[in-house]
Amino acid sequence: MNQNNATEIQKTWWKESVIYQIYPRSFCDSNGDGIGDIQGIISKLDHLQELGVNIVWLSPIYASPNDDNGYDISDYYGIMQEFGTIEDFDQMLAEMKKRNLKLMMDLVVNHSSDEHQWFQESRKSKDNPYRDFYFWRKGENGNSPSNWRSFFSGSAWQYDPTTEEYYLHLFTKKQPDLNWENEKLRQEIYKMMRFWLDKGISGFRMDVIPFISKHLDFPPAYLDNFDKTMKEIYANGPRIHEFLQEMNREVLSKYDITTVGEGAGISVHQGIEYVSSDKKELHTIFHFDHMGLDRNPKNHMDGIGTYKLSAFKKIFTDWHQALGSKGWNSLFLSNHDFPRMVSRFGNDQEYRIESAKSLATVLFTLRGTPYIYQGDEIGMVNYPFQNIEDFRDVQVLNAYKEALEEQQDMEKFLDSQRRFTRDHARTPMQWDESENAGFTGGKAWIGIHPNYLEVNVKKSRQDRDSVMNYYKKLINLRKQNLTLVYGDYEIFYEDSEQIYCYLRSMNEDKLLIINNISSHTADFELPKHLQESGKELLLSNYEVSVAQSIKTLVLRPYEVRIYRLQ
Ligand code: TEU
Ligand code: CA
Repeated sequence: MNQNNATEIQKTWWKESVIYQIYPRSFCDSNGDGIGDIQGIISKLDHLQELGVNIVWLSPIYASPNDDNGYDISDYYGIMQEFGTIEDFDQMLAEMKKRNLKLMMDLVVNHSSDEHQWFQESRKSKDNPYRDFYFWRKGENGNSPSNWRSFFSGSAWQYDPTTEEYYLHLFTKKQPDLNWENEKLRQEIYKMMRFWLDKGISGFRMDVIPFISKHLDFPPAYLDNFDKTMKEIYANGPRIHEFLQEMNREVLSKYDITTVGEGAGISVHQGIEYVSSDKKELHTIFHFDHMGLDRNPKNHMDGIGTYKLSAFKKIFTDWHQALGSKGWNSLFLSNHDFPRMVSRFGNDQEYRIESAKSLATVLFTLRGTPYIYQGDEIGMVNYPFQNIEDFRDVQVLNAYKEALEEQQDMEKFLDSQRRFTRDHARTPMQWDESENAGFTGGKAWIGIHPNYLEVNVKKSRQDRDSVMNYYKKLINLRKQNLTLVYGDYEIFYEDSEQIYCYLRSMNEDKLLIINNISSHTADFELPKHLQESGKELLLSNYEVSVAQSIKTLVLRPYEVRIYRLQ
């Protein structure tokens, strides 16, 4: 199990960094229109500096008609009107630099908006110079060209009367897929990437990047299994590695930056092909194996809502091994596409604070680069969505229309949305106890969690034992102990459904993480070959007597401890 390769890993800044994701629409509103914006972000940079993060990943801020909150870009060089101007952007970047914060932008190039000029041209005629920037196909006897389905309900093909052909859109019909087979398109994208890099940004998070190379025969999708379709049909197409290597050669390799690919559809065996240091493609990917644990693979918007800790641990262990010393992992338990991590993997009722800390410890003590999603650092939880009017996400709204048409059981439908909607992650950041949680002076674009009087940044700052102060300690601990970054990983009690225990070691340094990820007390026994003499307690989320023996322990719910062993 133990991979003795810590010393072979090449050390570099992006492996030692902590990344904070901002969803700009919901972070901070500076002008009272209810929508977060760039000036709002600038006003909160001190919070990020105080936390100790190094890199900010901004979800898209480019010009967009907002069919999918900015993941539908109409001008890659412009800023979304609601968010501000390019001058605001430059100011933000300068303010970040002052605080030693690097900026990572979202790169959404599997698709554009249908309002992008390229698409406007493309749809005009079959011989338009931009026709081939997208996928246009004739229908088959009045049907769409293949049975592919969109992530956001319905067919992935949209008929366009002007030229009597269909175009492909894996997401909404306002997000047509770009055709990477076209050399000119690729060069346009590289040019655009250089524009932002030359401004001084430090990297890209690449949206659904495994989808950019398509199987041009559009083979039949498995209609009863979305997960399989994603892995085998939509992702990892024939030219994917060629495209990424070209992008790396022409753009990425010329700058001292970092990259993370959104790895939807990449299996544990394929990950290394994208991130191996020999391959010169990406630095890291987000894999989604743990994000599927509570879902129904046939329908990614439904599921069971619970998960097995043994399966969770196995995923992290397998990825650690698969990436070895040549790859690098990214560690995340939530982002803007999923419910809140405390509600999903912890206990958002009686152990909200304890479980927020226990889960955060997983993020900061495994090998990889940790990501904090906005609000997780104060232990934000799922929002009590009730009626369809409460939701904003196009994924829910489209699925709702479809469910109505299909005369589905609407209460059952809503119940599943209430648990799994992406909107849980998108309710506004809770800054203080003032009206609207300090997010806006106006009316927020989406509901604000009613618990904001209790759960907010201001209160967290004042409370010594808050989730936020624990995050600060974790970030600091990781900075002080490179063993947590690069160290080898040895897991104990793999089959336990309560305890996640592992040793991180590098040279002579040994750090033991004992984590009860459950709502019940758990009996723990120190693994036989480990010595407790000379142990040093580095961090815990309950009061612990330093002298206490750890040969056997009864761990309290979500109790976590980090020890240095001799
Ligand atoms: O997400 C891609 C993706 O795989 C998601 O559709 C995911 O499966 C889903 O959200 C889970 O419910 C990226 C972005 O992160 C997402 O916000 C965008 O909507 C999507 O791409 C299209 O750009
Ligand atoms: Ca605003």
